[in-house]
Amino acid sequence: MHQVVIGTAGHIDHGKTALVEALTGTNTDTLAQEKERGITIDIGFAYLDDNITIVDVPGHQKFIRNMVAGASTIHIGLLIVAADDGIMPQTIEHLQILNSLSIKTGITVITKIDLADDDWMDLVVSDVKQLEKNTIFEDTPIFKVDSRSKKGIDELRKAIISLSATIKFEDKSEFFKMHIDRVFSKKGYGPVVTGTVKSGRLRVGQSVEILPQNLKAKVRGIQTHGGDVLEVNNGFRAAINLTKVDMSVLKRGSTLANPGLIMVTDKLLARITMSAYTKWSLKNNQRVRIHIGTSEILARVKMYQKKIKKDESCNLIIYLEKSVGATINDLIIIRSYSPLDTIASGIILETTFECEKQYVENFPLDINDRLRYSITKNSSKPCTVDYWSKKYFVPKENIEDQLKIINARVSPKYGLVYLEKDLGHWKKETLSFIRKKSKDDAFHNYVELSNLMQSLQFSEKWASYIIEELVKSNDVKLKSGRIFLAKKSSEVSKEIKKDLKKINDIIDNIDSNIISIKELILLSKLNPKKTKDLVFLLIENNSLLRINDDIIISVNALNKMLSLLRKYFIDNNKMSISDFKALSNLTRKNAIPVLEYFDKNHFTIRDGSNRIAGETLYVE
Ligand SMILES: Nc1nc2c(ncn2[C@@H]2O[C@H](COP(=O)(O)OP(=O)(O)OP(=O)(O)O)[C@@H](O)[C@H]2O)c(=O)[nH]1
Ligand SMILES: [Mg+2]
Repeated sequence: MHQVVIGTAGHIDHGKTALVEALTGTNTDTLAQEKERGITIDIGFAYLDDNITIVDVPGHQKFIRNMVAGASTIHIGLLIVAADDGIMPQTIEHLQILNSLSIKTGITVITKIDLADDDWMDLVVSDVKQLEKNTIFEDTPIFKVDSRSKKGIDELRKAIISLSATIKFEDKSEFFKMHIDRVFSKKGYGPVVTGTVKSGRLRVGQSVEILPQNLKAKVRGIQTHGGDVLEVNNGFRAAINLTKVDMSVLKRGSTLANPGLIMVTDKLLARITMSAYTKWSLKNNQRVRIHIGTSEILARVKMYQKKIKKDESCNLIIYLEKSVGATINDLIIIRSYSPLDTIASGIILETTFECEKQYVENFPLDINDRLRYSITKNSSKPCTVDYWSKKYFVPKENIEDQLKIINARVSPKYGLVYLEKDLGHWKKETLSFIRKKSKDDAFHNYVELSNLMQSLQFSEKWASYIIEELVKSNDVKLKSGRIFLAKKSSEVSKEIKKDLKKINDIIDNIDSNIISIKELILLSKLNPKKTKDLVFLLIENNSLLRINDDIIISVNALNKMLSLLRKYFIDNNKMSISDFKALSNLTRKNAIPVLEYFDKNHFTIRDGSNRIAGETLYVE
């Protein structure tokens, strides 16, 4: 059986607390000050039955922050209007707040019917119906009660119970989230936090994270409706006994969640709509109060227009003065800093984003367009399905369905989510990058993966995937980790051809066709960088071979030496350095590095001061 949380709303003294008491027998005004002043200051809780909780909120304008904290945890709103008073400012303000939160439906209750005659009451009902147009209360039932004599209370209780049974919780998310609305310490148990489970489930023994403090704690016990349970689900009221956490860090407004799921941020991208009743206009850089879950945080808004007025909407950035653990799609209420007034409401579109005009203003509200937009914006470093599921705080199956709707693909090897058009774009960019590199640098007709990643800001997996795709389509070839265009873009220029010949001639004409780069630079009279690049090109074309960092040899000369070695080892077991010098005609200065090269490539094996034949010597 699921649980449902009902919340009162309405102007001060309109009989909210009296109604809750008439319905449940519980007086929720428990604070001494509340009793003394006869007004509600903070939220109070009462049970209608085993599955229904009623949250009573204060009506006084000064305590609206508490009202919003209470309203943020409820599923059904009870809008309470006193028959003698009719609609008053907080009737409107509370209705606006309930209408902006994720509350599913509501019931209107006209209280104090003993204090008004029928004609007057008809007027009040008609005003209320008018006010409720285009809100979640439109076409919902209106009940009339006298809480003192309990007239109409039984009918109302029955209606609440049957409406509660119709509330569905579709969220099957495993991700647990709860905004803390109360904190207290229980003797012998330690800290207890309470709230309404917003998503997922929590079990005794699990670890939880407290945000924005980023602290971990363990769940020692859970109670719901006053009884011990092992698990609470989405929609449940929960009192969670925590261990391994200091009581002083726990506060209303903090969020409890599975560890590592929710990001802490002090910057939000939101879509907001100004209230239809506000006289305020919201200006760029204005200081406001932001309500998210049960928290109220001071903030400044950054918008790319001067101001917005009643009923208008826009995307803006919210710079919070304190961090918050928030997720995409969390709803927010914006209130003016002073004097206090509810002026707008909205939805969080992103918690990680670029603070750039076009990026912010073009961020779509539609959930599918939004996912498409975010995937494209992230397309040089695509993420996994898991990432998007956590980011949108929905189960993996939900995000997979959504990805299907927007035609997104998932790469088989790395599980990266991308759109076909973005892959096409990046393949094109990659090819033109390689082409440009080859053109700019006549000696290097390839790029390294790291170079590609750095220049196009690719993640390693994405760069690898793009290259694999380009290899498949025969656009590029991969050789020892280097990426070449499959069709060489251009032949080397005449000038380079001339210089290459010069280098070849020098090497052909020296003894044993072996030379150090330094000597080659001296002899060629070319600039050192160019000489090195020419050597590189000749190595790439298999006409030269690098013995070590300094010495190069013609491939033909090396092959000749290897065939001499093969013959030598037919008749001999061992070869000394002098034997090799005699055999190859090399000076000692060159003979040693060549032998070391042979050792390294297993053509020979070092045996003290001698060499014996290595395993690759006879492999041609
Ligand atoms: N005659 C009459 N008086 C009522 C009725 N309901 C509430 N009252 C009285 O109205 C006064 C205010 O009632 P509360 O229930 O405290 O009002 P509230 O809406 O909770 O006020 P706040 O929490 O401060 O916003 C109390 O003196 C109640 O006894 C009713 O149906 N009939
Ligand atoms: Mg009250």
